[in-house]
Amino acid sequence: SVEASIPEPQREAWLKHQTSPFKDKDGFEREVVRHVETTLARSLYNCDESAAYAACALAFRDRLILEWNRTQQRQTFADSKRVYYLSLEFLMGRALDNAMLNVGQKDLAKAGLAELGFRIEDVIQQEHDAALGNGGLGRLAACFLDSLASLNYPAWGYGLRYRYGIFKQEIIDGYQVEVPDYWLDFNPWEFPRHDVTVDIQFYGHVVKSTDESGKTVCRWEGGETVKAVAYDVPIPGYDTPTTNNLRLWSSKAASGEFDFQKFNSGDYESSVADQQRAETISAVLYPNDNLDRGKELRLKQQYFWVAASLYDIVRRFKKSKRPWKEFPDKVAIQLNDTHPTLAIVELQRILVDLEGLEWDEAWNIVVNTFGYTNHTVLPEALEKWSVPLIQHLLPRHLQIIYDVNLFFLQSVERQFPNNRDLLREVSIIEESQPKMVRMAHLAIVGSHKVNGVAELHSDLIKTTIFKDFVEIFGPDKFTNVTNGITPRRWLHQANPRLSELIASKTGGKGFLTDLTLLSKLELYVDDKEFRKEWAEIKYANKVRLAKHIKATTGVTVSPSALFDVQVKRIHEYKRQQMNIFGAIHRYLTLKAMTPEERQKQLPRVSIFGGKAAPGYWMAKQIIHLINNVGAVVNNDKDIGDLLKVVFLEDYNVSKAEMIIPASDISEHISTAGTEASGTSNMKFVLNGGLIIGTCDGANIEITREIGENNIFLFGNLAEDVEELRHAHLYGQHTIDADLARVFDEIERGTFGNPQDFAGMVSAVRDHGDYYLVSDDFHSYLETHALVDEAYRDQEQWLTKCITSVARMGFFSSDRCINEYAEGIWNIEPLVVDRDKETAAPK
Ligand code: T68
Repeated sequence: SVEASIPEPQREAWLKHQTSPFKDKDGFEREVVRHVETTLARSLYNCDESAAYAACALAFRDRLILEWNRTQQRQTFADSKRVYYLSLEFLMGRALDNAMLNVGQKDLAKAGLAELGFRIEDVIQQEHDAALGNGGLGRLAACFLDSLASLNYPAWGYGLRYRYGIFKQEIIDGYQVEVPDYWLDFNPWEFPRHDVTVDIQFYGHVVKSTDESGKTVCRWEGGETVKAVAYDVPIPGYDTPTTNNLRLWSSKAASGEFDFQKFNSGDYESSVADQQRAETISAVLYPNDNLDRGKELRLKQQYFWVAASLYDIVRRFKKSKRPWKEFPDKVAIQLNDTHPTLAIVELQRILVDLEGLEWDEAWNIVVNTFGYTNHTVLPEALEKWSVPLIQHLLPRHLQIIYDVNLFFLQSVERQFPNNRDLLREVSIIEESQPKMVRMAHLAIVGSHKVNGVAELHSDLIKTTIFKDFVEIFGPDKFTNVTNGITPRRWLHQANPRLSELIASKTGGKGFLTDLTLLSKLELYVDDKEFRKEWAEIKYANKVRLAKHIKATTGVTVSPSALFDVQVKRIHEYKRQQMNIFGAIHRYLTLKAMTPEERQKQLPRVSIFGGKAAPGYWMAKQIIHLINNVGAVVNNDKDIGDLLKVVFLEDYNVSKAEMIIPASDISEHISTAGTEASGTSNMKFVLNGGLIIGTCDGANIEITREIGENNIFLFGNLAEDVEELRHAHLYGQHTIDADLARVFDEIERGTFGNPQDFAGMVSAVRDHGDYYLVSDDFHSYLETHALVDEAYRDQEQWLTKCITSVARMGFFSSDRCINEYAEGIWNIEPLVVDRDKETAAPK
């Protein structure tokens, strides 16, 4: 048992004094007061909300850490296979609310805080979001951690501890302004492990020699060293003691602080500069989503993080004294996109150069260890690194990449002789000037499974960008795992009243761990009382959002209007430009009506939110136009409540938790074939909102689950995109009258200086309309007319919403993680026997 690891003579004393977590309201209050007085060194007489948050967070942190310790011991003793999820991004959001709910102590904390004079909602709001990610990819990683812990899988996340997360967005005069997000001032959720460090090497050169047996050995020497320091974040599962670990690496100068020798010899500046250069590696998250910019510092981040993580994983494995060939029986590593692909090369280097394994034996272990998830088909997002850059930074890794490529191409040549085109297409090295390493090709060759994130997307990668690899490796290597979301955060936490109502009809909270139980709701679609309560909850959520809109933008919106929401990163492929063109069209249509006609129209609020990458000029133009349209429409007396257009500043996880439950309809309108999956579409439907969308990503599977009567689909299909693009460039490209009318109005200066929006207009009208806005605009407007019509029939609408929620069981990230566990990782849950506190496989 776990206890046996304490030496006999001391065991009794240790066990006698073991810390036990608070059990009741009184115990919780005692912990809060203790933390205010001692940890925070504050007087009880001037404890404000931020101190109350800090103390409450510390009280829960203590709880988590006890379970975290036990979980790690349990997993080590059981010697179970672990999965390591390597992601450059973890978009965690706030931790306190989640921790309270997952350990089942929120009610107790609410009562305790009330006795101490605080409202729990206000205390929760004090927390700064942990925003170490851009968008869907980073949030998916966070949902996966929640599911892994909730399902009792032995799993660790590995990432970077950025000092600055995604920037804070301010809107000034209609423009996005970026402000640094320094989030570490007070972060009770991380534990620095100054004793867990790894030295990471960069630059230098390779020395070749021959050992006694005549074998060539390579050693990587020289260069510079940076220290990686571990910071651990406990990840509590829902309704289980399992508390997994997220390990984030922070960079420091290898000498610790600064080089004293240099310092003492008077070279202050360079000693401080070395220190700063080292710390720069983990300083800031790159703010691009779906774009690869090939910057040296980004490659440094990737290698720093991957090398530290692998060192850690290998160190843990080596403690077990097992033979190397058993490595894949104990370790599964999942690559969240190509960002950690160097891990494949690094493991091969460790096994061959440091552990002395033969190349083939090592490579077999490598391939059986890794799985690769692709999140995009957009060409500008596919990672490539220049050969000279890798040569400079990681000389030994470049050699290994060339050898991997050589052996791979040789095997392709044997399988498909005399096919030079094929070799060129699949090569890991692109023969360009300069040569480039194609990271996706390396990830495919070095993994045993490759998956896409929704059915359409997984089919697309098999038939387009990775087509040749399917020929080479066979179809079984390529698979689909449709994304999911955690119902704990995205229903229970974000929409507590709806969660409670659902619990009352589905036999308790079981749906939170088995989301298919939502299907029981279909029995109540006609239940008057139930429907009434459902509608009241939606209305209350809209009131809450309306207050936020008023407070942050000054615009008054009516909660009885239809709330039409598009919140996500701003990108041309996601087509926020089409949405705002649609809003302009609606405005012009309303303006052209007589007051009598206007009376009959349905009031709407068009709500936008999302960040543009700081260097993405077109995305910034889109934000600017949205704000300028708002300024005109919202102040037009003819229009009144019939149309409001608002842009919500600084969209992030905690704002999503408020916005999503308040939506009537949300927009998921990417050009068909461009959005790999989308995950907010799932969150909106789960919260009783309908969606308007294209046949893209997970929208297709959502339609299959909830029924096509419950979704507003429009637009061209993925299979038509290529032909349409071709026609724009080489045939005639006509802009329909409605869209032309919108462009005219922009060019007349109705929404500010037309020059500011000339790029957006001409991209569609004059430069090939790559994202097919003109092709889909008509059907988009028609479908919005259907939305209006449907919303007028509130009873029907409500039926659609309830039915949809009842059919959303499939989209839990628990289902998704179970698919990875079985189909890719081959890992089992480690269930906990509370009484014996020993581990037994399920
Ligand atoms: C998203 N990708 C997909 N990328 O766009 C979305 N990219 O369809 C999908 O649902 C989601 O992944 C989860 O699978 C991203 O969010 C990035 O953020 C990103 C970051 C760095 C570099 C490239």
